Amino acid sequence: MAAAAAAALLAAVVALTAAEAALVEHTFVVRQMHMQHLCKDTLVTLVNGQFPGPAIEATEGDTVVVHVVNESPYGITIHWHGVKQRLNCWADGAGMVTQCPIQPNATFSYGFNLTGQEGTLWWHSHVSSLRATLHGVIIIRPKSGNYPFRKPDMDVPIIIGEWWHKDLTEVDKAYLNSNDNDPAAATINGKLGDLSNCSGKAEDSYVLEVEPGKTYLLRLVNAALYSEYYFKVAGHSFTVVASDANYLRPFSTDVVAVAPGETMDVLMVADAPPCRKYHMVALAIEAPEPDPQLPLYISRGLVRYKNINASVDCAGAERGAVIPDMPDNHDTTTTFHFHGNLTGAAPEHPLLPQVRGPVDERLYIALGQGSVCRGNMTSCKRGGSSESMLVAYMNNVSFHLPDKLALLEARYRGDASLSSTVEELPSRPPRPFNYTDPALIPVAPGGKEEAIEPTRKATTARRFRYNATVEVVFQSTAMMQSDSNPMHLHGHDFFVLAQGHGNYDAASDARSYNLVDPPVKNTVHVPRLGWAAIRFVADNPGSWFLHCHFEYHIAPGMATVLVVDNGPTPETTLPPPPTDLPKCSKLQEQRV
Ligand SMILES: *[C@@H]1O[C@H](CO)[C@@H](O)[C@H](O)[C@H]1NC(C)=O
Ligand SMILES: *[C@@H]1O[C@H](CO)[C@@H](O)[C@H](O)[C@H]1NC(C)=O
Ligand SMILES: *[C@@H]1O[C@H](CO)[C@@H](O)[C@H](O)[C@H]1NC(C)=O
Ligand SMILES: *[C@@H]1O[C@H](CO)[C@@H](O)[C@H](O)[C@H]1NC(C)=O
Ligand SMILES: *[C@@H]1O[C@H](CO)[C@@H](O)[C@H](O)[C@H]1NC(C)=O
Ligand SMILES: *[C@@H]1O[C@H](CO)[C@@H](O)[C@H](O)[C@H]1NC(C)=O
Ligand SMILES: *[C@@H]1O[C@H](CO)[C@@H](O)[C@H](O)[C@H]1NC(C)=O
Ligand SMILES: *[C@@H]1O[C@H](CO)[C@@H](O)[C@H](O)[C@H]1NC(C)=O
Ligand SMILES: *[C@@H]1O[C@H](CO)[C@@H](O)[C@H](O)[C@H]1NC(C)=O
Ligand SMILES: [Cu+2]
Repeated sequence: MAAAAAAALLAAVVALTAAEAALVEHTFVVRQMHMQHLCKDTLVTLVNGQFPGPAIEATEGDTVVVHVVNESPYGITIHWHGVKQRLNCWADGAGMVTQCPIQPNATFSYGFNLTGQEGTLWWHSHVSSLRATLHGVIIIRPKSGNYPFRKPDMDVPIIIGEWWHKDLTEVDKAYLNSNDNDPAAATINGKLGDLSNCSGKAEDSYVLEVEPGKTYLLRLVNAALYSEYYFKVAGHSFTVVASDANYLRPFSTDVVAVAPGETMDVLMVADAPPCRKYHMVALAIEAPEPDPQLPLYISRGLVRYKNINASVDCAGAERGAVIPDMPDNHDTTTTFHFHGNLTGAAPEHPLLPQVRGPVDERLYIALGQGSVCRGNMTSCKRGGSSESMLVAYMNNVSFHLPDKLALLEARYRGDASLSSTVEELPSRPPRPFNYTDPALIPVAPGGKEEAIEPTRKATTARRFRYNATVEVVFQSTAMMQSDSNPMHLHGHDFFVLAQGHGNYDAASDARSYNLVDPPVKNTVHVPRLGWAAIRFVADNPGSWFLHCHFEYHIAPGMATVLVVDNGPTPETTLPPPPTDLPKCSKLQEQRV
């Protein structure tokens, strides 16, 4: 069945060659493997034995076909993060939203086009926490070969991730018991770096060899489950040119902030004294106390010069590598300003859309944590009591994935048994409170948060008519933590109109909107104790996941589904599913 579908796709692609769109074809074999880090042997799930997984390199307009062969014991889906999937929601790979997982020993072929997008995206599995080791970069180069900036001499993917000792399928479940649930170390391109060691034996570092005077396009991806990161290279500065496969108005900085789910394309010229070596550092950002504190996560790599001009005498050069001066790990201001400095390259660049008004639908979504009672209890102690269980929410509802049928299938087939249980996501918080009051952060009996802590679980969705203009204001709250929230929408890019600290105030804050050249993104960094406003056109029919990209927020329910209706014509209607779309079975990985 899978082979037949692939053959059909291949045939379709052959017909395309006249239009010069290429076929980029990969086979992803998902398999468990042992890896050793920090003196421990860990069983991990990988694609083709690689960590990070294989890169997909393509040109704008290409068709990508990936045959996923699941030889792991888990149900798997692969999500193509940021690929717009126009009229192709079936290939989005969001587990239990667009499809049931690919069962062990089964195969499924994903096919999609990379049309109208240039820059860096990535892929990752989208069932439970397995994405910590199942991910890779997607590089989309311009068809003309022309970039709206100096053409780089070389592409360098920089994937920031984490190494876990824990069985990743247990990670999501452990949120229910607030067990020790932290990563073991940070990684750059799969290497833990020389700051991590056990018994004095340092871990390998990622090493980038550069040639004097050349320009490198660093394609940064934050694939971590847990943290935003700062990234620096000692002795070098960056020009930020794109994010989430959309061009930006270039700006210079020596520090990049990248949140989970985001990509940042930055140019780096190798213009430092070539005889020395330079550390690159990825440092995890975290909210200060009274938020619970994690260990410091930091991964270090190295930039080394090669092909140094023979007339340069390196004899007297210092041998130690230069160390960059990093922001503090509790500094949440630098990331706020970094994201505030992003503007779109519109209206100059033809691939970028123009902002559209008027707004048809408005949502104000409060993001925070709450609790539900364990077992069958209808009332229970809160404030950190073991009678209640911590969950995360949007507008006071903790999202719950279905387990028998994917939401898109249920909707397509008119399955009332599932569809009738789906509730509408409230347009605003049902009971307003002082969202960013820091007194709500500590979780303790009698704490200020206790009174507004009770929440509930449900499967929520929000439906839009085709072509509606939608504005969403996300409000980060201080409810039982004060993290930022990297919010990711599937199937659509959006404009980031503004961000701010404190509680959003429509009357005054709407005046700060950038309606001229806002950045176009698929993941918005909603600042800690602040808000961000986005706008998009709901023009891609389907069921699209909208969620925080921190695992400890998405797994316990900071998510919902945006349903976009079909338009009036066949060209605006979602085609039927592939005949071999995986069926659900008892074996699938269940989410909490
Ligand atoms: C998958 O196939 C292998 C080899 O044929 C077999 O040992 C294993 O039990 C199968 N797993 C499942 C879940 O069917
Ligand atoms: C990819 O693009 C081609 C040409 O526009 C189209 O025929 C095909 O249906 C598209 N495939 C998908 C999966 O969208
Ligand atoms: C190993 O790690 C410890 C703790 O981070 C550090 O104090 C020590 O210097 C490291 N040793 C080596 C050889 O890197
Ligand atoms: C090496 O340096 C000399 C003197 O600065 C310069 O003339 C020459 O072009 C350089 N060669 C290369 C390969 O960069
Ligand atoms: C841009 O970055 C600079 C330097 O960090 C900062 O002072 C400025 O406020 C930022 N701009 C915005 C709009 O956030
Ligand atoms: C909830 O109550 C039902 C019926 O009384 C019982 O069968 C079930 O085991 C209870 N569940 C839990 C988690 O206590
Ligand atoms: C919300 O909380 C902040 C911080 O405690 C406080 O400064 C502010 O006055 C509060 N706002 C309202 C409307 O109560
Ligand atoms: C949240 O929902 C719960 C359960 O439905 C309700 O008891 C509580 O009052 C709500 N709280 C807020 C702040 O909306
Ligand atoms: C979509 O909406 C815009 C603005 O309201 C309108 O100009 C356009 O004609 C609509 N397009 C379709 C296909 O309905
Ligand atoms: Cu979040």
